[in-house]
Amino acid sequence: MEQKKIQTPQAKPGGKGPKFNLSWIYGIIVLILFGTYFFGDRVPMKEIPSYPVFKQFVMDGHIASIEVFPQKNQVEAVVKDSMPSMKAVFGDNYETYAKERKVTVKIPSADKFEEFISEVKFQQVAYKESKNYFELFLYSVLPFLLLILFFVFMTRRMSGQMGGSGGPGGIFNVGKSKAQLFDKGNAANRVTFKDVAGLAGAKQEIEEIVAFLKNPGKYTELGGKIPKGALLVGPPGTGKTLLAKAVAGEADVPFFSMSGSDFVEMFVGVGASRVRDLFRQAKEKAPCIIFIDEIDAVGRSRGKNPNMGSNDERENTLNQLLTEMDGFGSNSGVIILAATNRADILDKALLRAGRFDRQIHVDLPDIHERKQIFNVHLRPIKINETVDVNFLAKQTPGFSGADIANVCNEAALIAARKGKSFVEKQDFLDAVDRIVGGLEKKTKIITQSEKKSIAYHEAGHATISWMLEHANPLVKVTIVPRGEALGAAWYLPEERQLTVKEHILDEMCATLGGRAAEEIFLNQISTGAINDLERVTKRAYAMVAYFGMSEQLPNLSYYDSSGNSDYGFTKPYSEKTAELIDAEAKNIVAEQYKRARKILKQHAEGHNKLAELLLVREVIFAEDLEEIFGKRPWASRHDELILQNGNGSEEEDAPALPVGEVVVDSSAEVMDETTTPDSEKKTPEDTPEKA
Ligand code: NHX
Ligand code: ZN
Repeated sequence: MEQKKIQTPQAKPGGKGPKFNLSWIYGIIVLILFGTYFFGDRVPMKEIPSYPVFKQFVMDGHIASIEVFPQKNQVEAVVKDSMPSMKAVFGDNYETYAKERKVTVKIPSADKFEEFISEVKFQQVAYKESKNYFELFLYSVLPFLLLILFFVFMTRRMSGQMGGSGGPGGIFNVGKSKAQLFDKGNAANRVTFKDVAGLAGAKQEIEEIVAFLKNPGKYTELGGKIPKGALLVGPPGTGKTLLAKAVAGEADVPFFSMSGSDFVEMFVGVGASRVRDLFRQAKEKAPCIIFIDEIDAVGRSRGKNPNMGSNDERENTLNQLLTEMDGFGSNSGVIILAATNRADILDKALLRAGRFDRQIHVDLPDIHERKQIFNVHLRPIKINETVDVNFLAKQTPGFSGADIANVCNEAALIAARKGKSFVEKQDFLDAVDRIVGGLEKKTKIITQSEKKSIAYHEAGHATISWMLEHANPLVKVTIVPRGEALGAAWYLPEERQLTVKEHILDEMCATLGGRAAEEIFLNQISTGAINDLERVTKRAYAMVAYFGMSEQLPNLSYYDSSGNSDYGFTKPYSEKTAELIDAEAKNIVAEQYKRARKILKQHAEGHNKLAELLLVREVIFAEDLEEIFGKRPWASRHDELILQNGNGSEEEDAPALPVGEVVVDSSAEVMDETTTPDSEKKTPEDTPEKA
């Protein structure tokens, strides 16, 4: 795609051509300095070391004329053009000074000298300002020169930071929009809907926008107005930018791309002027699309609380944006797309009809969409027959398009590191593990007793999740340090649309199983459970305060999806309710912990066997658990899938998501603790602290 930076007039073309080189300026300045110093003032002049001697010369009548420089307390004099005078003043080598016959001397003060002059009644005296060129230069030209130099320096530095010379940076371009223009032309790099895998629903909605751009008459003839903007809402990495680009590609119109944070600058008023500039440029190019990424940077709802988090500059920018969106006629052919991952925090004025009145939700891909996305990203990668796209799609629940791209790239790198000529299935599995769990840290020094603690902890998770029907299906357990964790139980979460209470409770129980196992079998508990406990606590509070799932506070939800609660820091419930919430959350956790202990005691033998095996093998898979505990009496959705596809054997080394990291519970996506209403708001889940 042809990619131009806008406002090239000010920018230097490509950084080439006759370049303004800084060292040249330095050179010139140094030359000027030396020049004035040596040549401006250097007529051969004899310095008379003592003032009385000079006075004597005057009194003896050797001096023809005198120039006084009161500021410097200095005097310059011309000696009489006669041999005796010359010899008296200059001594034997008077020939050196013969041309100008000048002497100079320091005087105590101008007043004293004047006194002396009038005493001896000397006539040829002139008073002069300092005529030292060097000082003159120093006082008048140099400051300006330095200033200019500073400016030049700053500009160059700024444009350097903005990615090379010729970029739109620099302080002279401060009020210009930094939008990038992707123009039509170069059809080879054009993004079209074919390049967007998955996102079927969003694509359908956005196709309408393409229709508006291509054929506005069809809609306006019947009296309808073309919408001005659409908001793409969805989690990071789901392809909002790609979708916007595809709209431009399909409609074959210019595409201005800009990030919301580009409006924000340290100078006051810059954001607003950038918005103006952007719209001016867009109107010139209409029909076209303006895409503002991460619009929450400017579009956050304006604070009602004036002293808290209010940001005048940002608000001015937002106001300008609102005005501009109102300003251009709806038929001018400029459509604004904006992306955000949180529509709820945006200012309500932005979402009003006539502005971003349509919201297009871009969700995480489901298993079929992941398959399509994999197919796109696998295109450039050399794979062999072990790689099965269906399998990969199944192993990556909760991954976004960007994550999948990352998996493919990482897999290729892993295979290359191993010196393979093809990327194999195992490389993809390793890549998934790496992205989910972080880097493997085999070199971490772990003592035998620590290792035992880790093994017993992880075996606790494994045992309980094996025994509970609604817990996430376990794939493997490892005691190899990875990322921040020393060990992990890896699950393959079901992609539920709805989570029932039993699921939450069983998962909490399994999560508490680690700590419980440490307590029961090792008689000591460790700080390592911090991550487990944090998640359990948050879930418990969410159950009570958001999902209305407790006995004391049934069917009450203090979740605020509107995001514009007036009660900034105050809770929407009384202190009594707060205490109840605390008590209920505590109850739920305590109950599940008790349950975990009970299950572990029941299956102590199996658990210990598992832990010992884990100590030896370091990695244990689901069928090892099956050997110890026997088959699970219920088929998980996961098993169902395997049965359906008839490739159960492939699951052996399936990677999955470790307890703790990506928990990909799409079910609770809407109101999970992972998507808390507002980060600034104090919610019950904010209470637990890190130890
Ligand atoms: C430490 N790490 O911080 C050491 C290095 C109880 C055997 N001194 O519960 O590794 O103690 O079931 C994401 C995921 C911190 C973020 C896990 C942040 C773990 C992990 C603390 C196993 N597995 N704890 C677990 C663990 C630790 C921690 C995390 C995280 C342990 C436990 C970490
Ligand atoms: Zn744990």
